[in-house]
Amino acid sequence: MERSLVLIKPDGMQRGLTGTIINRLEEQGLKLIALKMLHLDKALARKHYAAHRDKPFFENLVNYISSAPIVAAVFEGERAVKIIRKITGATDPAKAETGTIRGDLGLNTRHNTVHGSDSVETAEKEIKRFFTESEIFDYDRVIEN
Ligand code: IDP
Ligand code: MG
Repeated sequence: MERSLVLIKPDGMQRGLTGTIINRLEEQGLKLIALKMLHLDKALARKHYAAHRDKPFFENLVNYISSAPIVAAVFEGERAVKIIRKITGATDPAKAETGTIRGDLGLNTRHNTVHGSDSVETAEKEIKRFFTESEIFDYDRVIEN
């Protein structure tokens, strides 16, 4: 079973889209196993986006993601990483397909509403960065739908 880190970025939180985004992932059958609200500091923002540190948009990205509270979640499911990337859509909302979160709700390439881990390895690192063991819930769904 795979796990993936999802972030509802400041533009998503501030437009009241938290419930909608979580709902889209839940509707897909993904299991919510961790959830919290936090305000990223710049150091954690830099770590989260370290792969982009040489890109021209890096500083603006760090400032944006740490500008206001966000929601962090962990979802679990078969092939969760790929499925979440698919539901999230392309980085640029103008290129993301209709029906994806970014295609329907994203504003522009920076303010694209949501983050989803890009591989199983990245997901493991990202989840550890945002959640302690005790904040992640291992439970069975007793009511199947
Ligand atoms: P991803 O979120 O789809 O994996 P990445 O290329 O890993 O996209 O970029 C990380 C984040 O950096 C994006 O989600 C977006 O917020 C921001 N970003 C990516 N490319 C640009 C850009 O060209 N201009 C401004 N921000 C960007
Ligand atoms: Mg990425």
